[in-house]
Amino acid sequence: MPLDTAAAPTLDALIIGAGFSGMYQLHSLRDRLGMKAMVLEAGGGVGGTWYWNRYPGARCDSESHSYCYAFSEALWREWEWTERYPGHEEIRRYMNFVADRLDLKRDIRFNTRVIACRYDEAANLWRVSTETGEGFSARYLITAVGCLSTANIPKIPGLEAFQGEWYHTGSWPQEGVDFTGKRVGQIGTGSTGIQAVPVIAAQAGHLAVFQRTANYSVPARNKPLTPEFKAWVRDNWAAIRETMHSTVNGHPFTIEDRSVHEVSDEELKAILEKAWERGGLQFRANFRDVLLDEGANAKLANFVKDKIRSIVKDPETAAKLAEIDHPYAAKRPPIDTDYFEAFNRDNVALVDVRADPIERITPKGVRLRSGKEAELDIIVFATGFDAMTGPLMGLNIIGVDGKTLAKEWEAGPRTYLGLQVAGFPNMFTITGPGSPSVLCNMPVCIEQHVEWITDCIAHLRANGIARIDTTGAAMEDWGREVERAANATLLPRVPHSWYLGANVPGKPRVFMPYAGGMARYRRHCAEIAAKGYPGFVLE
Ligand code: N01
Repeated sequence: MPLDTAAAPTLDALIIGAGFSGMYQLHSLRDRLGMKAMVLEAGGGVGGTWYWNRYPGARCDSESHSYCYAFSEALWREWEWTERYPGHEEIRRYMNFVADRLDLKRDIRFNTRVIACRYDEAANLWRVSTETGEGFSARYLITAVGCLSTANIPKIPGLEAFQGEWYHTGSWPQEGVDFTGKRVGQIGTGSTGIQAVPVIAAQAGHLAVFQRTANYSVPARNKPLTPEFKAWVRDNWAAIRETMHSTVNGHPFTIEDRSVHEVSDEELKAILEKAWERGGLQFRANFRDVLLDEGANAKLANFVKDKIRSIVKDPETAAKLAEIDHPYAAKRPPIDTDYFEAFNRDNVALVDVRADPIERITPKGVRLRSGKEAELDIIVFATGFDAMTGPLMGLNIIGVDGKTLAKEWEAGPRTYLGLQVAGFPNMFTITGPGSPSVLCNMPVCIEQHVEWITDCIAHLRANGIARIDTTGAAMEDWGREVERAANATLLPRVPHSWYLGANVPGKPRVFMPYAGGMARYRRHCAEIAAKGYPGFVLE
């Protein structure tokens, strides 16, 4: 692994990843600050998560008019979404439109996977090496690697000898997969699995869905956008943006300021029926205490469980699907198009692997502890990601005095504001652990991070400051705030949540995202900058 990159050209900034974060960061540093910046991207095109996630049914759960850049009214007005939720192809088209419009591709190196980053203290430069053996040097290193980009493929014995095909949803073949007439097994019923089931079921000969933890889901109610709605979006950039900036999770809707306990059972039913018909993530926004109060949450949870039992015709399957062991929305709440309905098809079977766990993969399929075996042609792993820390660990980052990020985060990630780690000067982590990130509509929190980092670098340059670092004490303080914010909600009460790292064996159990709300976080970061960056060391 060539780490001696002293001879490589020196850039002002190196950005890793060409998704929403990396593209906007490149534009901001290059076109706003006039810096020499470059993006290194492992994929063959722009899009980040959307470059890789092409599985059947892959579609964003944020509404299209909020799942895009909002920093430029011109860009906003020029692009027109076609559906309420954008599908993966449409998002890639959008990302390419932005990249072309802002002339970004000339400074993005595609098919270039970063395998090591080392801070060279003497030169005050980051030395970065790629899989292809290239080396780059830059003053600032900005990770834009996403939170959900390192696949979690469970180590089930026997996979290597499986004679069929297998795929992880997060690195789906570009040419697609033909399920026609095939016996398919899908492991996982998170947001991804719930999107994929109905689409695979419509094509496959037979689909076995291996469910370990039953999950809630609310109908997405996807539909084509009307010309009136499109015109409204085009003409209301400022107002929509303002709503996204002022709400807890960066969505274009506000959370009703009322408690579940304030309404009668009849009123509650009427409100929830209406919300169910409207569909989408807004379902949880009807009350302020859904994620704060167990009793309030249980009422919503029971409503969804009743819906599942009313949709699924086979009582045994319905019971297994509705046997949900955690509060509603305490794991990321999926939304779906005909997920529960898919279990009414003759070619779909639910396999309860909580009751009868997967023991091994055999050459012919999946064998359960009871000895039952499902013969399969294709296995789909919808088993999620080594979230938040996984993508950063994959960069093999080494800071001052040879300290590695892996060692620093052995007991769980520690950051200041999710933006910096002590001992890794001039390195910024967009949507890093400790920031709202995955609890927020991603483009909104990405824009805030990119703009904060850009302003910070502008400040350093204007004041002749060569290095910015943070301190252990600042990280401790922020870590306590992240913990406090999480503990004020029901979120950390789910033992098997990826928010806690619980889906990856051996990963430390630390609640990683900041649950204090995007608007509050935005104000806090702005205040830190306005006060001259307390908690950071500028020298
Ligand atoms: O992954 P997950 P995902 N044996 O970790 C199961 C975002 N997203 O890809 O719950 C059997 O949520 C696991 O079971 P359990 C969104 O933030 C966004 O679905 O651990 N099962 C679970 O059912 C989301 O939260 C969109 O018991 C095993 C599933 O696999 C995040 O991505 C769309 C297993 C994993 O669920 C991740 O979602 C889709 C095993 N050994 C996703 N190992 C958009 O809106 C794991 N499982 C853009």
